[in-house]
Amino acid sequence: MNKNLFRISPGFEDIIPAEYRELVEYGPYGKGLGVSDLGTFKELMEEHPLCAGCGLALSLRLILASLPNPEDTVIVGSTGCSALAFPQVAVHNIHSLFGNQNALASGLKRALKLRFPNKTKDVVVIAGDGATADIGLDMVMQSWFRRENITTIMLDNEAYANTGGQESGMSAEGIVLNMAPTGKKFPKISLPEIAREAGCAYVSAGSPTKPKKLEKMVKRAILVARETGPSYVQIFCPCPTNYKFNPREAPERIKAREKDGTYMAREYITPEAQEYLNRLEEGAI
Ligand SMILES: Cc1ncc(C[n+]2csc(CCOP(=O)(O)OP(=O)(O)O)c2C)c(N)n1
Ligand code: SF4
Ligand SMILES: [Mg+2]
Repeated sequence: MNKNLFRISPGFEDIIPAEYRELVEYGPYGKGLGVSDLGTFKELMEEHPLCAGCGLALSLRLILASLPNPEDTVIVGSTGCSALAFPQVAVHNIHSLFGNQNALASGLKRALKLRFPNKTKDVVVIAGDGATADIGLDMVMQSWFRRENITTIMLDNEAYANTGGQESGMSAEGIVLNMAPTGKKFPKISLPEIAREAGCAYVSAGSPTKPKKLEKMVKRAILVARETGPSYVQIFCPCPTNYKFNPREAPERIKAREKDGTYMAREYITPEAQEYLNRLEEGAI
């Protein structure tokens, strides 16, 4: 979606839906806006169908506001709660078979490079913890081993939320869920560390309770994936519906997990990616 193409065809002005007209007039395309500008522009996702107070929905909203170039981004999603929101997202997006998201994104990135050799097209995977750390882990890791220039963002709600609450590899040890009645027997997978070992040039973990930090992580991950190598961002967004808490308690729950050491915000950057980011952030490139 090039910002120059995102306009109303002459003669259709009267019949175009108001939301679309607002996007053309007040959308963020080509304006370099970010999380601090929320409330001043027409957002790329509105009126999503996820549960009220869902942390995953807030994370998605923040990710969309953090895209460096939404007009030249393609998002690859996978089955899960977030997939329900994508029909409401005004960025090119593709739904992949559950778990196949990184294989699809790899091919897409290569095809876009061939089709648009002189343009930068960002390919960003956004998928749940079940899709990323369990059923799609093979595809995810192979894309990192191959050093594909894509960004993988995991929405970690520590469960298979969309199917009623099975434990995932990212659920904490001992956790009891609707469909994990005897408690999980194994610890949470340390995917950020695995991503680093598997060849990601940029890796970070954060949560929507720190929106500016999250924005920085998403932007850095996408910029590094353009030039240096694959990148991975893990976003901790607990699910109030399956974990049965009031959505208002989400920030305290995240803080408590930070305190007891079972959730840790972190960032790993290879020297090569750091050097690239330094030059970018200093405005040298
Ligand atoms: C190939 C395939 N296997 C299994 C499913 C069933 N399924 C749909 S959503 C889902 C769980 C998704 O969990 P996660 O990736 O953590 O996303 P969440 O719903 O928690 O956001 C599963 C197992 C499916 N749709 N397709
Ligand atoms: S089930 Fe959980 S993750 Fe899914 S939409 Fe509802 S609150 Fe969000
Ligand atoms: Mg999940």
